[in-house]
Amino acid sequence: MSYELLTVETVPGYVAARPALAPFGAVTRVREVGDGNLNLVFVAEAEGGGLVLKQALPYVRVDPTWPITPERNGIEGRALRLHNVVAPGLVPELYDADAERHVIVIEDLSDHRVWRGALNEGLRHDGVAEDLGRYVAKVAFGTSVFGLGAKGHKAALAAAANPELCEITEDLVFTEPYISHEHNRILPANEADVAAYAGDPDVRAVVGAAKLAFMTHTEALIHGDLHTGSVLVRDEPHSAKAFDVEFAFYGPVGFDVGALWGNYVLAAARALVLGEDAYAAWVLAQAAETWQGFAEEFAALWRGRADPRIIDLDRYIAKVYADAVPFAAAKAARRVIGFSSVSDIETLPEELRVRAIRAVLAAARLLLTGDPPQGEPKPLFDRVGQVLAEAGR
Ligand code: SR1
Ligand code: MG
Repeated sequence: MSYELLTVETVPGYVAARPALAPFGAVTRVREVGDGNLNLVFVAEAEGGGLVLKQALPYVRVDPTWPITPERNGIEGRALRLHNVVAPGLVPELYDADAERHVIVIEDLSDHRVWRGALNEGLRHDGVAEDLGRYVAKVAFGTSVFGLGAKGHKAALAAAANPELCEITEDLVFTEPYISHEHNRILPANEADVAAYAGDPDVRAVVGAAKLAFMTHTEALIHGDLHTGSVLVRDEPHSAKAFDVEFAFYGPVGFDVGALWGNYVLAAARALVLGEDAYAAWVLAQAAETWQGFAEEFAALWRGRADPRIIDLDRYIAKVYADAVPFAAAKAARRVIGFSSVSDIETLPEELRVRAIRAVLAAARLLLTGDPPQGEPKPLFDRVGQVLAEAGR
């Protein structure tokens, strides 16, 4: 390895040697908190406040034989800096970026918690889903041709390539769940469900088109991995922050909306098989909240767009919506078939897990191939709720 990995013991010296971190003074306590797939994460308490250090591992944490470029850390730093400009308050602040050791240092948000865990516990953080829609809109506008103009957009696009992490998504979200692959882990009782879903030619055709859109629609510097585990929430005072932007790239805005929707489907499936019907309904209602936050914020920003000629707001919003529906399906389905499952499903007893997975795949199939109500998420996600309940019985 060509760079030194941080440890709890070396973090204080590392912080002391970074000029950008001088205002924080000496580090008094360090905890390692990373439990994701890709990075080391430390929380450091310093005299001047808290810090979070995120260092890229050059391989996947659970599979060290799978190399991944540590350069993603610099890509994340640059994306986070830009997201702070266009969506301040909705992402962690960036304090430092070290291209040699592949470390970024960001705001300590230890008074927040990861939204997925809160959803698993049946907690309602009202307003978070709408905040995330506003975050997606601010990024969609501020980093796109609408906010930057044609030349600014092309320059920003050229500076933000993230091919290796895009390839992970192309493989893990859009390909591996639809083929026989060693990454797929399927319970025997779900084999028929997966075969019916992944073998359906209509499902495969729509997922294939979604993959192509993911690979070619260079609209904005999207988050790229906006699942509920990439969101921090706090009740009092209310706060929601999207974090972990290492998958950021110039892609379709509907991918971020769809990622949130797909993860609401997973959380709702969990709630339904646990018999928490009212909570499942609340979770699915967050899809409309996110959409409203997105559409209202984007429309408000639209008035200040760089080139006011020709392009129609309603058509663009409709395109984002139409993209988001199949992306939601693909993002939900990958979590119950392929690599990188989620605690919403994994922490259920096996009998309930089987039912939740069956329900998620039925909902994904509806989103991909059904004739769901168009244009507004409420009737669509009401229908998703019915399908989840029927299939998960
Ligand atoms: C090898 S990385 C696996 C997954 O973790 C991230 O959260 C992304 O969703 C990625 O697909
Ligand atoms: Mg992540």
